[in-house]
Amino acid sequence: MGTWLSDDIPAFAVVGRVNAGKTSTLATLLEIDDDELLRISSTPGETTGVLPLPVRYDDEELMRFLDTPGFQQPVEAMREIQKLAGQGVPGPTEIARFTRECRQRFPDEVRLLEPLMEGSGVIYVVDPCKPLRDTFLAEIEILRWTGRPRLALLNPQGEPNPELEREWRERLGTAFNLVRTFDAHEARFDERRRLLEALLQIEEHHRKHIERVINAMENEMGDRREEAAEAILDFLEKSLTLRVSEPIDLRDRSVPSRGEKKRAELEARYFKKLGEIEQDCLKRLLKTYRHHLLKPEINPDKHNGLDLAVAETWRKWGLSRGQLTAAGAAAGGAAGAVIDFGVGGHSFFVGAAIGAVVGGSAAFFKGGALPELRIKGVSLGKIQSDGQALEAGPPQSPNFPWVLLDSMLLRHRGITARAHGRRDKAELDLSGEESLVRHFPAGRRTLLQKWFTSCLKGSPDRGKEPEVFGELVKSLEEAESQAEEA
Ligand SMILES: Nc1nc2c(ncn2[C@@H]2O[C@H](COP(=O)(O)OP(=O)(O)OP(=O)(O)O)[C@@H](O)[C@H]2O)c(=O)[nH]1
Ligand SMILES: [Mg+2]
Repeated sequence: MGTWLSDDIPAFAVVGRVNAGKTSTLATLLEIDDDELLRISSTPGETTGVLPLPVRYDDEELMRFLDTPGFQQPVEAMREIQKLAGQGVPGPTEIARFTRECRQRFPDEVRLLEPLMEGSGVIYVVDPCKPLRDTFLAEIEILRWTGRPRLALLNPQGEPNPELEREWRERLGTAFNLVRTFDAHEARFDERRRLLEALLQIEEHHRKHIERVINAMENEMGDRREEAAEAILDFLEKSLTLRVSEPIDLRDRSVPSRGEKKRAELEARYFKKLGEIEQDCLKRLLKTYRHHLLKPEINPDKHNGLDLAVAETWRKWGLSRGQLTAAGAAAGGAAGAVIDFGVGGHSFFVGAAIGAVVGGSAAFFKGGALPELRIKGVSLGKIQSDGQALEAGPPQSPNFPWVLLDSMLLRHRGITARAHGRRDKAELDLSGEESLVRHFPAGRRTLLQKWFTSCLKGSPDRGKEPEVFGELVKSLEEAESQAEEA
């Protein structure tokens, strides 16, 4: 059927001016953040040939998109096509002749029009922040003459300009079957689905294939949410049950400065380990959502991901005081009392105030004051000569599990909001984000509190896991739709 199309697979060529954001649009739609696969740059004319991008599910190609080089000389090409039409109005016949006869003078225009002449649909990308000049009018005319099903996409790259956008919409409305907005740098799952639904509207002939792609995409999104919930469940369980210990000997106990040093090292190890657990979870989330450019921003040595060393974290995230008390009470006793075990039970270091130790280790972590950990003496049995060790466990604050959960829900939301067409190496920025867990229904808070408490005690309640998992899936879904509405 030609070079770019095969029988029965719907194909759409993405066309437009150089730098309009054609490749970015495809990268976001198809979730390709890899510059090796799809090159995006501010250099006009980055894409030089037609690049087929098959959409496959279960190894079956259901649809195909074609990235194309941008229009370079639309006005001249339009005149040439008019000349071919003589007195008449140009149409598909003249466009076909143009692609056969004018390759030398209009290499880019011919390349981008060829797939259309083979039968592909048209997705025309424009930046509605730019004035509607003659060159664009020429592009619109040429595309109209192709007679192919046509969707115009407004991809705003600058400050919104309602007046210009109105002009664009008016003009595009006369020459295209549909006009939609698709911001290649901001579009999320819902916008991607809407784009496919728009294609469904303009391309009746291939309805079944496009519907299958939409269904597959929806199923995939549900699967990913479940994968993410599982990663977060693991993260919480590992973090809440995390304990690190350090053998101590007689001298550690009798020389306060040695004891304090041991304790500071122990705390540093605890937070490093916690950072690693956090990073593993983030890596899983990024993989699930096919992000390669976005890096897990955590350096476990500095613990600069979730910053537990700043008061702001504890103020903004986690439950409010009242909610904590309520969740704790409903979960079977005041949260503080239930969770607060072990501190000071075995005081090895007379006079080694926890505050001083924390102050010492805080230098590892941006200099803020880290939360107080649960520190206790444990017996190592016969491993060490005198069998004693210090153990550091989770921070004492009953809000710790909730702060962890908030941080991961917010990061999940940031990841799902990140368009694959962006090529900047931005990190997930959580600084402006408000708590999500505070808006949980009371029942969910109670359930989670019960499960958290079991984890903190070192024996996660497996019986509750399915329910916890279900609530996490719901929480992820809610966070996404809130972001959608915002
Ligand atoms: N701010 C912003 N920039 C965008 C958007 N879409 C694309 N860009 C930028 O515009 C430049 C061109 O994007 P491409 O996707 O390479 O454009 P193209 O139409 O494929 O360009 P050629 O292949 O050269 O014809 C890049 O620097 C993109 O990052 C957008 O929605 N918002
Ligand atoms: Mg390109």
